Amino acid sequence: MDNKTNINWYPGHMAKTRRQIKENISLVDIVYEVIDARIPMSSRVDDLSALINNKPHILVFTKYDLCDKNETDKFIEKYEEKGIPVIVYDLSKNINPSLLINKSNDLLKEKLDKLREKGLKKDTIRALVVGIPNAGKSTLINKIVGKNIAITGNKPGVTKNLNWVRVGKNIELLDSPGILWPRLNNETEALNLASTTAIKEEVLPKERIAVYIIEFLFKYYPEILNEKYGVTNIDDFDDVYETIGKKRGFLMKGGVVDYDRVTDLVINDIKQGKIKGITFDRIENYES
Ligand SMILES: Nc1nc2c(ncn2[C@@H]2O[C@H](COP(=O)(O)OP(=O)(O)OP(=O)(O)O)[C@@H](O)[C@H]2O)c(=O)[nH]1
Ligand SMILES: [Mg+2]
Repeated sequence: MDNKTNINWYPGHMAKTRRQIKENISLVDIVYEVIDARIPMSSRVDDLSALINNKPHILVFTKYDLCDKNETDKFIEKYEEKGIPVIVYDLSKNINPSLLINKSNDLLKEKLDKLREKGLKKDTIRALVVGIPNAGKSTLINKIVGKNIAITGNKPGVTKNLNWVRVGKNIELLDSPGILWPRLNNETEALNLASTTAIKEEVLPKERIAVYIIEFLFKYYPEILNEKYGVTNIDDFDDVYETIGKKRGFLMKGGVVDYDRVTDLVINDIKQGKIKGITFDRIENYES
């Protein structure tokens, strides 16, 4: 056993998506890697370079409305330092697609100029939209197109196939189902992915996810934990669950707190974006 986690969850359809991406990559000019701004490290596609054959690549941060901008901005700086262009979007609102399209044109300028020199006119840019499940790939496409063409949903695995979507006459986008990697790198990564609904709930015990979220809030955002749940210390998780359950009135017969409802509440509050201003990844854990 290596130091990767032993969480065994890799679904067959992700292997199929990887294969299909490899098959279609030659049609693509540029790749938009969509990542959740709350997990700017855990949501990077692990071995993207193996899939995209050195195609130019832009990182598109989504869910900027939900993240801790101070922390997430440190990652943006880091990636840009490394020469990876970044675009940031809050897709809960309307967006300015030109930010992404202009950046794409900049990155492709050399290639387009060369084609022009040869007398070839290339009007349409083709972009692959790739990323982990539930990151906002299909939502990004809808926002760029300006209508709901791609199906979206707040759970992993909504998009089932590769689909081309034409945007005006100058750009075509290839939506793809979310992918992950056969072995998650470590438990924190797995828990970050589970906390932000990138992996199915059944993969990890729900209680483990809820306890992780509470521990994480206590460590980095104690004021949110207090304000949201009235919890000021986590020395004893029975007390934590009792406090939250009583505050919310999650009581069963005889006034006993319903622990399952507390677990669901914590998970759903993150999932539904009711807790804003949090970033799970930390720059001090960033390597290379
Ligand atoms: N608050 C907020 N929610 C977002 C944002 N972007 C996407 N979402 C929500 O995130 C959920 C997942 O969005 P999708 O576009 O379906 O994600 P996807 O990456 O296509 O997911 P799969 O097809 O399952 O891989 C939806 O409920 C979206 O409304 C954002 O910037 N802010
Ligand atoms: Mg999708």
